[in-house]
Amino acid sequence: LVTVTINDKKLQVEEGTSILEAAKSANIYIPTLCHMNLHGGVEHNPGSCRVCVVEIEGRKNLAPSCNTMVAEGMVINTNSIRAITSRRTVVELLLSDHPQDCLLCEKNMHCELQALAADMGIREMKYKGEMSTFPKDFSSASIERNLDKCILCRRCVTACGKIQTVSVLSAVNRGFHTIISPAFGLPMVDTNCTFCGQCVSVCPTGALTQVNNTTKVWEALNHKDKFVIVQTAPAVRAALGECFGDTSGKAVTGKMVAALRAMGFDKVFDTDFAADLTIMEEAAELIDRMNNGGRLPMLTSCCPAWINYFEHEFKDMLDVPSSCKSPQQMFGAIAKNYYAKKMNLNPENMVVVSVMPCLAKKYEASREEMKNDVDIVISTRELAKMIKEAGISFHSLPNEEFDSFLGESTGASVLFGVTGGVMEAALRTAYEWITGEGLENVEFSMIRGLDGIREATVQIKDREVKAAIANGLGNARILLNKIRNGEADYQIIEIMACPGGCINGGGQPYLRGDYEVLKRRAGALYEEDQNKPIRKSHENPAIIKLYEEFLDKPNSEIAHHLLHTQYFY
Ligand code: HC0
Ligand code: SF4
Repeated sequence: LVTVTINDKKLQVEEGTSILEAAKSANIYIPTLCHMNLHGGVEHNPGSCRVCVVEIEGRKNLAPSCNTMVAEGMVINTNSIRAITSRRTVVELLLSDHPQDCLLCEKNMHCELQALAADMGIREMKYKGEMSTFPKDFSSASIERNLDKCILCRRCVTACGKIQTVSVLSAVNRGFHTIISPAFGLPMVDTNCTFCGQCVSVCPTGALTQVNNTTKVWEALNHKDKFVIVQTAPAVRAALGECFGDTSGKAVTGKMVAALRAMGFDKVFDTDFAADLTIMEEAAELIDRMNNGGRLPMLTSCCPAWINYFEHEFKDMLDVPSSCKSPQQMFGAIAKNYYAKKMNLNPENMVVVSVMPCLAKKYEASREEMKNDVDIVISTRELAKMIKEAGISFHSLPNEEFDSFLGESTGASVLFGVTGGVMEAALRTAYEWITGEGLENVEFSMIRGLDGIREATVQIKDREVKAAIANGLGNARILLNKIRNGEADYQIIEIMACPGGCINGGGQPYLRGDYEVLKRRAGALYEEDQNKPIRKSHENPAIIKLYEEFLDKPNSEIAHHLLHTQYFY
C-alpha cells in the first residue's frame, strides 16, 4: 500500500493504482472523456482527452490522472485553479470543433461531452475556427457514424479491437484530419463489422449511434389498415426501468407490456415464446447430431453479431452452428404464417415490430434470406424514447400481461437474455428428452456467472455432455480456435457477442463502465425465471399446441422451412 494525499485527504491505496481510481475510492470524482473500464478488467486509459488532469505537488506539469500512478507521499490537488482552468480549456477546445446541434442529436441528454460542458457551466463558444466536415456513414441497418462528433477518445477502438477482437476501427491520418475509421475509409457495411454495437455502448458522444427506427414504428401504429404486433426480447425487461430512473436489477415486464399497449400496438407478444420454440428445435438438432454422428460441437445461433463474426472469420466452420434461426426471426415467421392464418389476418397487412437490447438485430431482420419475418427493430433505448414521446407516465402504469398465445413463455426462455441462459434452457429440455425422466433441480448453477469463458460437464444419465459458454467475441475466438485446431471435445457451445450476453447489448441503457449493473440485470432475469410457474421450454402449452396444430414435430419439414436458415461466406 502507498499513502497519498488527495485534496487534503490522506488515504492508502494499492501500489499501481491510478490517481483517478485512488480519488474515486475516496469519493472524489475527476471527470474524463476518454478513460473507461471495459469488460473483463480491460482498462482504456490513453490519457488522450486531457480532461482528467490534476496538480501534483513538486511537478511542473499537470498530469493526466487516468494513467499516472500513485506514488508514496504524493500530494495531489484535483481542484486547483490550474487544473480546473486547464480542464475547462480542453472542453472549450473540443466544443470549438463540435457541431452545435445538441437538440437534434441522437445522443441528446446522454452525451458525456454535453454533460461535462453543463457541469462546467460553459455558456459561450470561446474559440472559433475551422470545423471538421467528414462524410457520415449511414451504410448499415444498425449503426450510424458521424465523425464530426468524434472526440478521438478511442474507446470504440479498444472495445472493437481488444474486447471483440474484430478490429474494424482505428485512428487514421494525423492532427486535425485524424479520424476513427475502418481501413481504407470503407463504409461499415463493407467491413467485418458484426454490428454488435459495443462501440456504440462506449462512445461518449453522438459519433457512433444506433439507427433510429422510432418514426417507422409511429407510422405503422398510425396506419389504419395495418395490424401491428410487437415482440419484446428477454433482456429488455431487465433494463428498461433504468431509462425511467429506476435502480438497475428490477424487471419491469408488466409495465413494459402496459406501455406498449398504451402506445397502440394491436397485440403485445413476447420473444420469449419464440425462445421456447428455439429450444425445441435446437435441443432436437443437438440430440440428432449426438445420436447420428453429426457435426459436434453444435454452436448456438441466436446471436446475430456472433453469426456475422463467424461468417466473416470462420468460413471453414459454417456447418458448426445450429441451423436454427434466432428467436426474433422465428417469432416473425410464426406470426406471419401461423398466427395470421389462425386469426384470419392478411400477412401483407401485418407489421411485426421487435424491441431488442441489440443493434445487430436490426441488421439480422434485414438479411435477404429472412427479411420477411420482422419488419422493424427498435432498441431498448428507442422504446424508452417512444414511451416518453407518447407522454406515458411509466411509473403510474399497471402491470399487464402479454397477449395470448404468442406471449406465453417459460422461465427457461427468459434466461436467454443473460450469458449461459440459452445453454441452461437447452439442457433443461435435452435432459428430459434424453432420459425420459423429470429434472428435479432445473437450475444449472455451474454454468451461471459472467466470466468470459465457462465450461461444465453435465451428466445426462450415462452420457457426459460437455458444454462451453463464451460471451464477448474475443472469448468466442478463443473457443473457436480450439475447435478449429481439434482441441475441443465439447458437444454444445453457447456464444453471445456482447460481454454478459444480451443484458449488455448495444441497444441497452448506457452502462458507462459500471459492470455491477450487469450482475443486477442478470439477477432480474434469474428472478423472473424462478417466479414462472413453468420453467422448461417443452412444457409451454402454447408451444405444444403450435406443434400439434401446425409444425408437427421439431425439425419437421415445415419447421425447417420456417424456422431454420443457412449461413453464407
Ligand atoms: Fe437476445 Fe435472443 S436472447 S439474442 O440476447 O436467442 O437481442 O434479450 O431477443 O432472438 O430470445 C437479443 C435478448 C433476444 C433472440 C431471444 C436469443
Ligand atoms: Fe466493432 Fe462491434 Fe462496433 Fe462493429 S459494432 S465496429 S464489430 S464494436
